[in-house]
Amino acid sequence: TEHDLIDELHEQAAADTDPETTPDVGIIMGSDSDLDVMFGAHEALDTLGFGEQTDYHDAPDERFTYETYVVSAHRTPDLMYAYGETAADRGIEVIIAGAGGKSADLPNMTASIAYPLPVVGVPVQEKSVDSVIGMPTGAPIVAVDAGKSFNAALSAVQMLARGHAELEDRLVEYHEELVADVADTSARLHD
Ligand code: RP5
Repeated sequence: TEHDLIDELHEQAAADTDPETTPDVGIIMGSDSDLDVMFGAHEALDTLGFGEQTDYHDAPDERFTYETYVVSAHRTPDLMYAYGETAADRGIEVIIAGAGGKSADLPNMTASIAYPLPVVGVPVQEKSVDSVIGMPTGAPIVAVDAGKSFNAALSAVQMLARGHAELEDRLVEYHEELVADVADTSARLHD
């Protein structure tokens, strides 16, 4: 139930877990109907060598990992609050939050609850953009354009990389591959 999940989050936050074994990035979304769009974040993190952590207590082999939760600001506000409130103590360093519709409140509310942990917001559709980015002065959120969850994950890793040089290398390597792909395509067009 929602309350079991909330209790679990609080227990994990209270436990003295080795930070190397807890997820580094938390991906949350308002509905399972957001999964297709938010899959771009998984794709980017997989590309950068992150592992998907499905069990908080059982870290995969990868040094950096992410977890995924469906949390609705309107259907399960208590769970949203618990997730945001416990994220830092659970070892999460950055949250990627996606929501759709015109009341896409999960990213902006989570940004306020989890502050000062950074939240990268993903408006799942074009009509969700204003709702995600419209924050009052003093309550920041970083956001990407509609549907760009891949970029949200890259931004999240950029933030993480400030404290982990190894991630900086992976970001540079990814960019070099991107550059090589563009160059290859251009070269092929001129063959
Ligand atoms: C938002 O409402 C969710 O993020 C989702 O994008 C949208 C519709 O949700 P469903 O009705 O498909 O569950 O809060």
